[in-house]
Amino acid sequence: MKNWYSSYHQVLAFLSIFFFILHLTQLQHFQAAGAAEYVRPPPRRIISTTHNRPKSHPQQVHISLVGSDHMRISWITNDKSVPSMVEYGKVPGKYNASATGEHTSYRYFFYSSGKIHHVKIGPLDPNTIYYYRCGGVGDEFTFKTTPSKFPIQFALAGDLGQTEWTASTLAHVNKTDYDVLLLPGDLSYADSQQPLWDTFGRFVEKYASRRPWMVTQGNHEVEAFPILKINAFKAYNSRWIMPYQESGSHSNLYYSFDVAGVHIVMLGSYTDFDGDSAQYKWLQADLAKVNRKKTPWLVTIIHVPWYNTNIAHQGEGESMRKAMEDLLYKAKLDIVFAGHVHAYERFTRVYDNEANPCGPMHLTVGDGGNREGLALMFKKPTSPLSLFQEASFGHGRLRVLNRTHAHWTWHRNDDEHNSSISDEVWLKNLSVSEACKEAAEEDQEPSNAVNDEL
Ligand SMILES: *[C@@H]1O[C@H](CO)[C@@H](O)[C@H](O)[C@@H]1NC(C)=O
Ligand SMILES: *[C@@H]1O[C@H](CO)[C@@H](O)[C@H](O)[C@H]1NC(C)=O
Ligand SMILES: *[C@@H]1O[C@H](CO)[C@@H](O)[C@H](O)[C@H]1NC(C)=O
Ligand SMILES: *[C@@H]1O[C@H](CO)[C@@H](O)[C@H](O)[C@H]1NC(C)=O
Ligand SMILES: *[C@@H]1O[C@H](CO)[C@@H](O)[C@H](O)[C@H]1NC(C)=O
Ligand SMILES: [Fe+2]
Repeated sequence: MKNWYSSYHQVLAFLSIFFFILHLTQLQHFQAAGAAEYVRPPPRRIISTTHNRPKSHPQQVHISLVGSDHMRISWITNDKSVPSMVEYGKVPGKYNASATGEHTSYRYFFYSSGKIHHVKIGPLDPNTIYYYRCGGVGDEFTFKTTPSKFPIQFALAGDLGQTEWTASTLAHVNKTDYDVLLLPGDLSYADSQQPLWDTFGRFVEKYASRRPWMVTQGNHEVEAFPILKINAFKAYNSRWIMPYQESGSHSNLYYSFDVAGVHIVMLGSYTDFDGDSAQYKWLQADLAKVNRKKTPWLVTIIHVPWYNTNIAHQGEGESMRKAMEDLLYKAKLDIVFAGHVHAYERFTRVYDNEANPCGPMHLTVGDGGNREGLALMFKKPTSPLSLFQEASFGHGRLRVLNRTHAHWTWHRNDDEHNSSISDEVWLKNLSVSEACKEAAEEDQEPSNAVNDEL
């Protein structure tokens, strides 16, 4: 038994090194463009979060929104006999409700996951603190449900990873209250080394078990074995189930949800998006259902930015922009958030590569703190479309105050203790703008339209 175990671990170690080298060969090494004008902080070490609880106890607990008044509780146990059951209530230690859900597990070459539980609980009251326990054993967790009306506050951080910088980002996010975390892709940076998905799940648990984390996938989630293309999104789709079925999507890689007057569309940069793709058809149907009276704000989240003046990842989002920008512009989209580029950038309202007061504002927040470091170089001269660029780690906050006003701030990580606001802007609901009422339909030149940026 001992011998078997040690050779098993040797094989694992070998595979880890193999996958790591494989990953290095696939990386687009924008760090090479490192003749920086500013002294930016280098990447910091990976934190490896271990499991110190008994085998039957929950680990990697995270929660996500399902419909208007349910929450999905996801967690993993090494002990396969633990039931997929969650007890919950409004009083600590007193659970007067419970729900049973489903479970899954997966294999990735020689790796075998624990039992992955997904349990939908509810109906829940809005803006309310709940206490819960997973599988009938172990620690009590707590979360707050989202408000049903404005105001609502979103935290945004992309390209997270699990380094000391990620810890700093998440600590800053947690310092001020917020309702939902939106993650525009690139979660664990496991890059096929499956145990890193487990360490990531433990790393984020103290935050992701308290507030819903709504995520979309990035290139680091693909994990397809080259050439054979097998195993794509296996870990991501098993561990991070999002409410795709509830939004009429057939794929966990794109979905939408409503929260307190905001309709959020999560798109997949790494699945088909052309005019005849399932994703495009789903998006078309989803946008047709949006009721701007109920959800005056329309926000889209993608991984690869469609507008980007960083040297890193130039042009990578172009084919998706060409395929989908028109559809979203016509739907009067307010904001597009993206990740992928490890820096912060804010654009003016734009459509088809031109400033357009009736187009969405584009923001890149791929600066959560992963091990690859920052994308330091922006193109010179600066494009007039790009109003702010900064290559630092940090996070963003979108406070939607009411039907007409939202406030965006971007927070740079000064260090593990402090962060400071480096950029901010007010936004007004697009559909309030008289000048844009007809613009989308007739594609006319929007003359003297309101300038939403103060
Ligand atoms: C955004 O714009 C107009 C103004 O009300 C509404 O008709 C839309 O539903 C939406 N929200 C607003 C303005 O409240
Ligand atoms: C549980 O108790 C809360 C009050 O603490 C109450 O609002 C809720 O309806 C109860 N739920 C059930 C299922 O009894
Ligand atoms: C996050 O913030 C809450 C509320 O202030 C606090 O109770 C909790 O301990 C914080 N979590 C961490 C890991 O710092
Ligand atoms: C919406 O919020 C903004 C900013 O706080 C405020 O100026 C405006 O009056 C509010 N509008 C309504 C209808 O409450
Ligand atoms: C962080 O901010 C606090 C309060 O603003 C300040 O007292 C402290 O010196 C700062 N810490 C660092 C390391 O800059
Ligand atoms: Fe990425």
